[in-house]
Parts: sequence; C-alpha cells; structure tokens
Amino acid sequence: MTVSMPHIKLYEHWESTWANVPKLAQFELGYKKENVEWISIELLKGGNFDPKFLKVNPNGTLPALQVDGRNFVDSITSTRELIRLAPLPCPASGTFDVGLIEKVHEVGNIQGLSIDEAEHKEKSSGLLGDFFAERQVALENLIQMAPTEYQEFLTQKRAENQQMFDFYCGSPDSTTREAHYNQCRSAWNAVGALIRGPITDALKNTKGPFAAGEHPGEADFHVVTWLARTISNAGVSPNSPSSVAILKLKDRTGGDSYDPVIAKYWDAWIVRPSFKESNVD
Ligand SMILES: N[C@@H](CCC(=O)N[C@@H](CS)C(=O)NCC(=O)O)C(=O)O
Repeated sequence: MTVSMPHIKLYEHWESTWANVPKLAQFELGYKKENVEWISIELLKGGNFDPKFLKVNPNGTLPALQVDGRNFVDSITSTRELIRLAPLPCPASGTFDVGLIEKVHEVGNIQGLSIDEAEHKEKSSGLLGDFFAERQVALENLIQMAPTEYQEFLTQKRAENQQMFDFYCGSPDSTTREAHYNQCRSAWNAVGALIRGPITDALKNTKGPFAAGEHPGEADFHVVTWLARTISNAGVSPNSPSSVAILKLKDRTGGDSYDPVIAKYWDAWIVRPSFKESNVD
C-alpha cells in the first residue's frame, strides 16, 4: 500500500530569511519541488499583514506551513513538520540542537540595522527604505479596511514600522542615529559571540562538517540560513567561498579568529544542490 503525501503549502517570499529554513529542508529531505506548494506573500509590500494571511498565521510573519489544513506558524515548527513527513530520514535532534536553534533565532537577522552613517545612507536609498515605506502605506490602507478583530494588531504594527520608517525615510537627529549605530554594534558583537561560541562548539562536537555530522540535520537548516543572511548583511555576495565570506564576517565581528570548522562548514554548504535550489542568502 502506498501512503499518499499530504497537501503541503509553504507561505514564503524570496526575500524572507526564515522561509529559507523549510525550503532548504525540503530539498535536503528528498521532497520534490511539486510536493510542496509555495505561496508567495508580498513581504516587501506588507502582504503579510493582509487579514487573508493573518488567518493562516496570526503573527503576520513568514514562513508558515499548512499541512492538510493544519497551520504551523514559524520556521521552527514548519521545518519540524517537514522533517516528520519527509521522504528521507533526517539525523535525530537532541536537546543541544534545540538550544542551538533557539540561540540562532535570539540573535536573529540584523538586516534592519545600520552600523554607521554610510550604511544608513546606503540602506535608506535601497530595498530597506522602500520596504519600510511600502509597509507603512499598506498598514494605513489595511487599518481602514480590516475587520475589527485585526485592528489592535495592525495598529501596533504601524507604530513599530513608523519608527523604522522615520529612521530610514525621515531625518533622524544625531542622538537617535548614534543610539541606533550602538545597537547595531552590539548586534554584530552578538553575531560574533554566537559563531565563536555555540556554533563552533556544535561543529567541534561531531565529525563534521555539519552540526549533525556527515549529513545536515534540523539545527543545520537554521544555522546555515542565518549564517548566509548574516554574510549578506556583512556585504558579501551569498555564494562566495569561505576565503572571502568568512574572512569578511570575522572582520565585521571584531576581528578575532574563527575556528577552522566555520570555514569548513560554509564551504560544505555552498556546493550543496539544496543551497542553490532554495536560493539561500
Ligand atoms: N521566529 C519567526 C520569525 C519570522 C520572521 O520574523 N519572519 C520575517 C521574514 S524573514 C517576517 O515575516 N517579517 C515580517 C514582519 O515582522 O513584519 C520564525 O522563525 O518563523
């Protein structure tokens, strides 16, 4: 008897960092492209705040996964469900892996932060400035039209977005700018501490090159997705080898050396078909 694959929908966007985790997992776990229906949500235009999407994910974030009508509303639970239903087995995760995943998400994607005047100027006139501006317009419109049950959520989101909109699309004073740059420096320090600490420890704990050993596992899907976006945030093109990417990242995070397991990890990932197919960056 053949067991049929449930109907799986992945709500994603090409620019979403965390949607790359289940995408990567999909290709590593032996799913075919057509086994998972990708539904693009217009993240750059505030489509994640549309009540139609909020019905699927009340957090208004990507990714979300729907399996036969059941909703998984973040990258951790979505990826875990893909692992559970996967055509190919995945190395088992332990409490250490769960802790590592949490730490990676705690540090998070710091794409929205600028480290100095030059980066602020560059981001203001690029994708990020447009992103906060488009969201503000979308939120204003949605607040006019959305049912009452979403009003409080949308009003809160508008207030949060307003701060970033003012920072990137307005003329923030020097005290605000300095406070932001300090926040960004601390965030980069946290990136360095995560790489030099828990990620290095995890990689040294196994034969490697992955945290799960010879084949990537659950924690690896999160770690490499985060690492790839962090490398992009450091200004390096995503498919660059460790000799470029890891070197630049080391400089961005205070200059102290990284254990060689980090470079080995990166170089092992960038050649994998899953990495290319899911466009991780
Ligand atoms: N902890 C969540 C974070 C999800 C998240 O923040 N996703 C970003 C895209 S990568 C998002 O949807 N941001 C939209 C927003 O916060 O308004 C997860 O792991 O899924």
